[in-house]
Amino acid sequence: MDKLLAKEIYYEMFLGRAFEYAAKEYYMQGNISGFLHLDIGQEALSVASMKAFAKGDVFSTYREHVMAIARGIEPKYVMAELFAKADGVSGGKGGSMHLFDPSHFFYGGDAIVGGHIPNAVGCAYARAYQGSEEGVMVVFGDGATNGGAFFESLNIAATQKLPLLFLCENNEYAIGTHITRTAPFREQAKKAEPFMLTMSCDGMDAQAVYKSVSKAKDLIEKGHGPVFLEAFTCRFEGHSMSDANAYRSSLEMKHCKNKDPLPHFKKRLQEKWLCSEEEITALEQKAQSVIEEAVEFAKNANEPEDKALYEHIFVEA
Ligand SMILES: Cc1ncc(C[n+]2csc(CCOP(=O)(O)OP(=O)(O)O)c2C)c(N)n1
Ligand SMILES: [Mg+2]
Repeated sequence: MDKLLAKEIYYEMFLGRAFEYAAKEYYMQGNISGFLHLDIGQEALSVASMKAFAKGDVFSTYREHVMAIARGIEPKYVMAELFAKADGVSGGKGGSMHLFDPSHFFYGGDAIVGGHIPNAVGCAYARAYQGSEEGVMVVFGDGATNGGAFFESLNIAATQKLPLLFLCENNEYAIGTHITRTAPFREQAKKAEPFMLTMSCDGMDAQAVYKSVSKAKDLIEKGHGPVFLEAFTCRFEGHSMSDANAYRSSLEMKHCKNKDPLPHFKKRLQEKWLCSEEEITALEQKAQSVIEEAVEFAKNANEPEDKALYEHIFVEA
């Protein structure tokens, strides 16, 4: 990773966090309704995985605002979607959990836990059939690995040797349920071991994520077959805005926040890539103003027209 990329990753992590805090604020003010799952704490994983998988198709979970932005979708279109406006990335009809933009090869956002994994298998099958050089990445939580669709997907991806990267964000929780109550082990990669090569990395370290995703991408695209990469991470907020996070002790949260990816990566920017304090402050200020503009854009954007209710339901024959 060179200095330019390192600065870009820090900028996007900062941008992502500023976006999430703004989303939280406007949710509390009533501008955003429905479910809202914040990615605060997990930005290293969301940003660095998208940078390493810049080309190729991506399917993700409902905790996807930061991934969508790191994918290249402008924050103002993501914020407008949260505000349910017509200028939103999904026309205001998807909301927080259904950010969708084929022009950025980003296919959600899915409210059904694990429901998007078979879709990614189908996409990887299509890409292999078409002779595409690019692989497919599917991002999901530790909780999703308990579903039948996950195991069926592992099976078919391995049997067909598909160019598919399974990226598991292991934050040890499925809503308020700790992983030790739903799985016999903490490492969910063990579930994939009989089917494919498995790898793991520190999901709080953007450099480690970038390196592991790049390596896995290379493998799947060189005909190795699917790869399962598990990244250990930590979410700092409740599961969604309707979760007060009361099931985690202050000691557990302190331990979690000690691993905060932003200050750690900032320190590395200064020590390894010799970034000055001024350079870093300029990045942070730019990110902050982009988010302020995104909020203004979302506030002033148009509501969808009534006829939008009947659009995007059937494919035009
Ligand atoms: C099929 C299905 N079952 C249950 C739910 C309710 N639900 C929403 S999020 C969630 C937890 C998922 O946890 P995980 O996959 O670890 O993702 P995280 O929220 O930690 O990112 C559950 C059970 C759902 N949306 N879909
Ligand atoms: Mg989880």
